[in-house]
Amino acid sequence: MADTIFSKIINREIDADIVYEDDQCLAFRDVNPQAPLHLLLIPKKPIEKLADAGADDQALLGHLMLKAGDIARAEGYGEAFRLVTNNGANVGQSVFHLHLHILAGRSFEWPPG
Ligand code: DGP
Repeated sequence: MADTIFSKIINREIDADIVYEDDQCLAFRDVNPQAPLHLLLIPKKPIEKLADAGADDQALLGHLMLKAGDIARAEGYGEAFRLVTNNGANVGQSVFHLHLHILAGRSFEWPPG
């Protein structure tokens, strides 16, 4: 997988406002926030998108989901937040390193646009 801006954030080659890190994942504030809380939660393992994750990644994906809840709670939005992952350019993916958007702090429409 080619290097992305997110691998540069993991490697501290570019700055980001990091709110959580462990050995498997990193969460930081989106540079272009779409809600009062807009974080990106990424695995340190370079996986381009969700569809590229395999059976070996089952525990990692579970870890990301549980951490998303923990991080939303720590940010004060544990009861109402939205998780989004854009899988592919046609649905809006622009950075090809798997990431969960954690969004909260306003109302959201359904279905999403
Ligand atoms: P997506 O379109 O789903 O691939 O989301 C990519 C997100 O990444 C988008 O909301 C903007 C954010 N982003 C892009 N470049 C940077 C960066 O250099 N720093 C941070 N913090 N966020 C970035």
